[in-house]
Order: sequence, then structure tokens, then C-alpha cells
Amino acid sequence: MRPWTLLGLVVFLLVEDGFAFKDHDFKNCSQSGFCRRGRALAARAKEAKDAWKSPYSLVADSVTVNPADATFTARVKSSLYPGIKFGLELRVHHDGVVRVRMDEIDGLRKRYDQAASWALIAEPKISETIRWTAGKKDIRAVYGAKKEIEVVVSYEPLRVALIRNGKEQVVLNGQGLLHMEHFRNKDGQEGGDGAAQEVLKAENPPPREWFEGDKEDDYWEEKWISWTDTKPKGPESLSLDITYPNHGTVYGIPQHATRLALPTTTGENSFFSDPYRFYNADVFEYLASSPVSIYGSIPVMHAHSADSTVGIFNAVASETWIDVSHASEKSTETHWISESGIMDLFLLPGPTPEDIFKQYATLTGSPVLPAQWALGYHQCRWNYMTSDDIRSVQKRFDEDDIPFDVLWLDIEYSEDHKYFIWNKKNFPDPVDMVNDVAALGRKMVVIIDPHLKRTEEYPVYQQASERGLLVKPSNGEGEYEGLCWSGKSSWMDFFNPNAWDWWKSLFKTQSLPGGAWSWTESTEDVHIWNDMNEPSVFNGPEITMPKDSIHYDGWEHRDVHNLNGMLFSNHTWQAVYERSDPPKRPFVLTRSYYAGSQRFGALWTGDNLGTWEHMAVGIKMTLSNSIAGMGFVGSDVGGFFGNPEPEMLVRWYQVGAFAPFFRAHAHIDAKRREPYLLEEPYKSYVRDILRLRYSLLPVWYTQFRETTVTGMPIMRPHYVVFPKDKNGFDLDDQYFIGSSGILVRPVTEKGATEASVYLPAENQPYYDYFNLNIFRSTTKGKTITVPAALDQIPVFIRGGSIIPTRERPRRASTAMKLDPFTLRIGLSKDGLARGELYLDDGESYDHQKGQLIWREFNADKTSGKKVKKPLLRISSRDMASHEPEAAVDGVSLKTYTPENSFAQSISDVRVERIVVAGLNKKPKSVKVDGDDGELIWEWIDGVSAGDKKEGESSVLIVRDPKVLIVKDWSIVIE
Ligand code: NBV
Repeated sequence: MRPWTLLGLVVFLLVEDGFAFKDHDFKNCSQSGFCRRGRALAARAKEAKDAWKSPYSLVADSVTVNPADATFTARVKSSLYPGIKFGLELRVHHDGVVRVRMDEIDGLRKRYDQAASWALIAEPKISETIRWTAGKKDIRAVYGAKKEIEVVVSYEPLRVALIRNGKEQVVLNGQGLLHMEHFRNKDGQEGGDGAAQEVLKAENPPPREWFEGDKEDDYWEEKWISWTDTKPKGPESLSLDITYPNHGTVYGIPQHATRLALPTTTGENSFFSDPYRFYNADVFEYLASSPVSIYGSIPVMHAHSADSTVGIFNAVASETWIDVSHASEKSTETHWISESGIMDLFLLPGPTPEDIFKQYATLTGSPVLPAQWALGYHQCRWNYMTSDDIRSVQKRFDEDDIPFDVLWLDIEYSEDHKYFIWNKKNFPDPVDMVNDVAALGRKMVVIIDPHLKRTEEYPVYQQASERGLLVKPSNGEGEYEGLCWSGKSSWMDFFNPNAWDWWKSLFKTQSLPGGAWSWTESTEDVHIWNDMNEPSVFNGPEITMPKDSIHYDGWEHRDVHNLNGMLFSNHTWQAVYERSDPPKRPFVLTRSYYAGSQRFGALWTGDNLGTWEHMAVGIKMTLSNSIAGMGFVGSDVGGFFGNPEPEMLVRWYQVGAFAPFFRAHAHIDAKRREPYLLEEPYKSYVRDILRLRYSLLPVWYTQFRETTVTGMPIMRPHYVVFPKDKNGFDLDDQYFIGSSGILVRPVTEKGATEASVYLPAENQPYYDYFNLNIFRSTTKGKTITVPAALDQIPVFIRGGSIIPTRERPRRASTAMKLDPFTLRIGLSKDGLARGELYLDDGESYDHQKGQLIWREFNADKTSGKKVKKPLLRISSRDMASHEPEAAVDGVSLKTYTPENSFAQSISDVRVERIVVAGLNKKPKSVKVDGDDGELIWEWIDGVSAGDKKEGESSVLIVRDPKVLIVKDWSIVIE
């Protein structure tokens, strides 16, 4: 018998049987009042064609330009409602990003305006050099090194355009779909200035119906199935068209289970019939191709062409629908419809993808450097049932020499789903259990969900209740109650600042003064998994909290819904950070998230199905999350639901091993599928994949450092690496690992024996990672077919790359600290290569004080001490002290010295092997520069990097070159 309460069981069965994804579980646009209104507006505009004119205009004599910086404000009016005032503000930031804000002024109520403040790291710096110039018809700002950027705000109708080199990059209200529904009273009173309405009536305004439609469609109440949303504030939606007249491809707006290059949702040949939706939801058995909302929302979109990339970040937290259509091959129209909130939009001018990542990271922060162990393999299932079960899983992995770093506990560890509280029948000795796992250098992750069981016997609920920290029902009285795993539950309101310190105190592993409750039955080796934080409410509308529930400061849940999950996991992250002194890097996995979540932790793509389609779309979803800033991402290996056959499981491990976050997970009803349970040859295949992941940990970790500084994604789709190569714009089944030069094309097709791989438009060799065979791309790009039997993964080294690996099989990443390195070098067609290695203690924050090594490896032809013109010279130098901008976690490395104590702790670590592929002739000698002793090396004849041929490349293997990883050195090949 599973250890849940009767109520939990009933709820579970309901969820299991009743909620398999069916259309009627979640709203489509036509079932949501404001989305219907927004789409109807677009339809009227389409029908009216050129006769359509936006009623919104900027009041020219209200323009106020700030003399000290690049800000202006102005009043906006709508010819439909002249008594209603809107305020518009535009600011150009110091990096050229443009922020556009619009709100109703002196309205009957206030629109929610704090979404950006949760997402941004700080108030952005406004440019002090750029100025707005107001004219009769528009106001504009011109900037950029060559004055190539122009932002033009036209007065009538109101229209905002960001232009680069004369080409419009992004246009707001170009299609006239802007509509900010103002607050009004139910009795028909509009609010605002009645006198002005009289004036306008005399001026013969366009009929309101022409623009808004002829009925008050779900203005004051919305019924859906058995729920009634009371909508006490009435209509307050915001419709806005965002057009990219010169960009044919758009990416981003995760999370949706679809392709990276977003398919169209309107127009004749639309791929989906509904818009993409943002309304964080626990969508049970989500479809593998669908625009429906799932667990997280990042309102970030990139529009791309071979000419330039431009981005937008729309800081809105309420339910939002986005239509995408392509008016022509070269342009994209989008239409954003949000239920509430102000307009707060950031235009990221690019012009390269790299610039966009930097501009976005400057706003919302870059991913934080995770603990190194978190990049290892995570073994999870719902559930490991007892502490001995945990011990035995660890033992079985070790007996079979299969590496892993982390064991996970899902909800059944807890007593009656009261998180933090151990079910002592099955976990009598939690601290000993964690210590047994930690004794072998591993960690545990334990789940903490946000629903609190409403019982006096649960100290966490009891204290939250006493302190008034729980979300309130629509009448604002008492505590909102819903059903979740723990039965009758209430939810923490993290919008309440009083919740923060208290929540952090729960995670302390010591007893607290005054008898306050803390998690003493835990240790610093326990990290946290936040699930169900959309929030998931079993008996709520669309399995979430009713929109009219009340949060801190009186905001309705509708206003903040998409922020809810982020606030929970961010505060959990801070709790784990503050639990130890000095702090250790927390690991917190979240299911729900928003723009800015990247600063805190990792995410996974939720409850996927064990199908080939889900395996494939998981890659697309992780790519989409990556380009929207959430770089530490992965999907459940194996698929959450179902029992994957061995072939599928092996392929899924291959997919997972090349995702930043690598975790296998399974539903409670799924058969056990830990890798050691597999028959041969599958078990060996999986062991090899895991060992491959571990051997590449130095690459992953080095790429994580880079993203903490540049915001560049770790999983990098083709358009990011080759923005001008049109063949790559739609590619989303293959990608690069950061700037390492590794290209991977995981196989997600059943029965595959070969795979086709696109080599980008550059004239370079690409080397098969495993056998070093050379394939050649051309300046036009080329698709190749490579063998892909079940034990093969198409992985390539881009010519010109040096890949540092650690190839000794170990049980966990923590056991690799003193392991030697191998350098795998794939020469470019010119016979050159470059690579990097970043290392630190992997766990503390000493790296921010310069306790680290950051090396640059080069293969070139510069002269050695004795040899003037070598065939090749391979060298290692200290990057951290040479790079003027050296940084990690956004912190500059000014205090770094090469002799730091971390470097000293690995001072004996050697390079044990160097493998060079593509050298043009057999060397005569290989020596450490300046030394006379010949190194031990081996030569295999083959095709060189500069040849035109394909096939087996030449390989030089230098064994034990007697050089240290922390030192500068060079090896000359004559
Ligand atoms: O906590 C149980 C599961 C968890 O294993 C899964 O990963 C989450 O996405 N959780 C959802 C709740 C129940 C799902 C049916």
C-alpha cells in the first residue's frame, strides 16, 4: 500500500484518470473572455484593412523630455474614450535597450505594475548621452556608434518603431491593435473626465463598436465549467501588436511544446489554431506539439534574419496569449493579449544574438554558477520508498560501476505530504541516510512543494497561518483552501515580504532560539526540488488557484499568476544559500518559472511522456528555454509517464547526457528503470553514456562560467552560432555546447541506424568526436549522413577547437578532483585550434574571490624557444590574469592570483594525453618547449585538416606530456 492518505489517494485517482490531457481541461482562447476580445479586435482590423486606424494617439503638447537623461513622458488618449488618460514613458538605457511603459492615469483602480521589478536585477541605468528630440509629428532618439539606431514614436496614431540602418526592426502598434481597457464601473460609468467625453461626442468620434465590438464580452464575471471568476475589477486587458517587418523567424516565449522557430498561429496556413499561451499550469500529460501553456513563462522573443536579430521582453505577469503570423517570408507579426497589468516592454536592439543575450542579462541577470556536482547525473523517481531503498540504489550503482552524483526523494518521504516532516516509518533515520549518501561524495535532493497541509499538527502551516503569510480567498478574509497532495491545503504568499525571512529560517539545520521550527532532520548535503509551484491546485480552475484569490497588498492572483512559481523557488534558493556559513552553492530545481529565474536555479520540462515525440520535443523546449535565459535545463530522462523500452531509454540517456541538467525520473506507477536494471548490452551502453557525460564535465563547467558572465546560452542553437546561415534558422534537433566547439545531434528516432546532420555554412572540417573521422562543411553548409546505431551518438568537434576532458571512470564528480586531463584537439582548416578550461572547488563561493583556474589552450604555429617554425605548437596560458574582463558569476576577478589556494590544491594535476586530429604531416619530434627530452607519441596517418578529402583524419597522440594543468607550458611539434 502506498503511503498516502485516503484523501490523497482519491485526489490522485482523480488526477490520474480524469486529467489526462484533453482539450476541455484547459481553456482555449475562445473560452477566455479577454483573449476572445483581443482576437476579435484583430479580426475586425483585418477585415477593415486600410480603413483600420488605431484610436490611440499621443498628445503632442504633453511631451516632456527629461533634460538630464534619455527619458520622455507624454499623455496618450484614445479617441473612443477621451475622458480616460494614459501615460506613456520611453527610456533608452545606457546599452541602447528601450523601455516602453504605458499605464492608465488617475483611473478608477490601479493596474499591476510590479512584474518587471521581480524580473530585473536592478533599476536599469538610463543613458545620459542620448536625447529625445520632439517634433510636430513624432519624437525620436538617434544613437549607436554610427548613429545607426533610431527610435521613432509617431503621435497619431501612436506607433513606436526601432530602426537600424534605415530598416524597421520592431514596431509597436503598427497594425493598430493596441488597446488598454480602462477601469470602469459596473453601472456603465466610465470613470475619467466626463466633460472631455462631451467634447469628443461633438467631434464625431468613430463608433466604439467599430473598434471594441458590440458587446461587453465577459467584462464582469466569467464562468467556466463549474467555476466562476468574479472579476471585481472588470475588464483591464491589454492588447498590443508587435511586428518585425524585416525578420522572418521568431524564437522564444517558452515554455511551449513546439519547435524552436515558432510556427504560426493565425492566417491561412497556420500550424496551430490557438495562440501561444502563458498561464503557468500543471498540464497533465501535455501534448508533444501544442501552443498550450505549461509550467513556466518567459515573455522573451527573438526575431531573426540574416541581417540582424532583435529581441523583446514583455514584463507582464498575467495570463497572456500570443498570436504569431508571417505576412511574408521576410516579416513576422505578433499580437500579445494580456489579462491585466501595465504595458512594460523592453526592446533589445541586438543586432547579433550575442548582443541580445547581453542586453537581456543586463536586465534580468545571467545564470548563476551551479555547484559542479549538479552537472553530474541525477537519479530520481517518484519514489524511493525507504531509507534502505536509497542505500540500496546507491549500492547497486556502485556495484555496476555506473557513475551518479545525486539521489532524489519525491513527495512520499514526507508524513502525509507535510513537506519537511519525514515519514518515520519508512525513513526512520533521515540524517544517517543522507550521511551515507554523502560519505561517497554525493548529495540528495528532497522535494518541498508549496501547498501546506491545513492541520494544527503541521508546524510549517501553523506558523505561516499565525503570521498571516497565506494567500487569501476572493473575499480577502482568512485563508484560501484548495486540494493538493496533502489534502486540504493553503498556499504560501511569497509576495508578502514577511514570508521571506521566516521561510529561510525553516531550512536551518540547527535548532533555532525561542523554539521556532527548523529542519534539524536535514543536513547541508540536502538540496531542494520545488514542484507544483504554478501553483497546482487539484480542485481549482485549470488545476490552479482561482484568479480572484488575494495576495499581499490586495493584488489579485490574476495579476501575478505567472510570477508565483518564481517567487517560491527564488526564496527557497535564498534559504538554502543562507543555511550555511560560509554559504555553499544551493541547488534548487523548479517546475514553474519566469524571466529572472535563471539567477537561482535549474528547471525541468515537467511531466513528459515516454514517447519518441516527447523525447524529440524535449530538445526543442530546452533550446527555447536556453535562449530565453534559462540555461540550466533538462527533461526527464526516460519520460515521466510510461515504461520506455530499452532502446528508447538508451536514446533518452543520450539526449540527457547532452543537456545542461541531466536527471532520470519516473512516475510512481512506472516500473523501476535505474540503469543497473537494464539487460546487456543496454546496461553497458548507458554506463558508457554516463561516463561520456562525466568525461565532459570540464567542458560543461567551463561553459557555465561563460554564461554567468555573458548570458550566452549553454545549449546553443545554430542561429546563435551562425546568425547569417539561413539553412540553420529552423534547426532545433542539433546544437552546440556553448563555445566549446562540440556539436551534437541526439538521435530521437526509433530504430535509427543513421542520422543526418547539418554542418554549418563555413569552410571547416568537423571531426567525429569518437573516431575523429573528418567531414567537411562548405561555405554553403552541408548535410551529411552518419552512422547512428544504438550505441552511437552523432557528436562532432568543430575544426579549431580544443576540448578538455577527464577520462578516468569515477563513481561521482567529487571523486574527479585530482584526475588528469586529456586535450582533444580538432584542427581548423588553417591548422589552428583554441579552447578553455575553468575550474574551482565546485561548491563554495571562493571562486568569486579568485580561488580558481581559468586556462586558455592554443594550437598554432608560433615559434618555440628553439624551434622557429614548428609544425604545431600547443600551449596553455593563464586566462584569468590576461583577460582584462575576467569574471565569474558577474564578479570581476581582480583579486585573482595564479598562486591561489585552489590552484595549489590541484598543483599536481597533469595533462595525461593530448590527441591532435588533422595535422598535415607526421612529426619528427614532439617536445616540451625548451626541453631536450622526446615525449612519447604515436602517429596514425590520415586526412589532414587542410585537405579537401573526408575520411579518417591523421591523429597524433602524445602520452603523458609531463605538463601540469595549472601551469603555463608549450609543446612544440616539429
Ligand atoms: O511529486 C510527484 C510528481 C513529480 O514526480 C513530478 O516530477 C512532478 O512534475 N509531481 C509532478 C506531482 C504529480 C504528478 C502526477
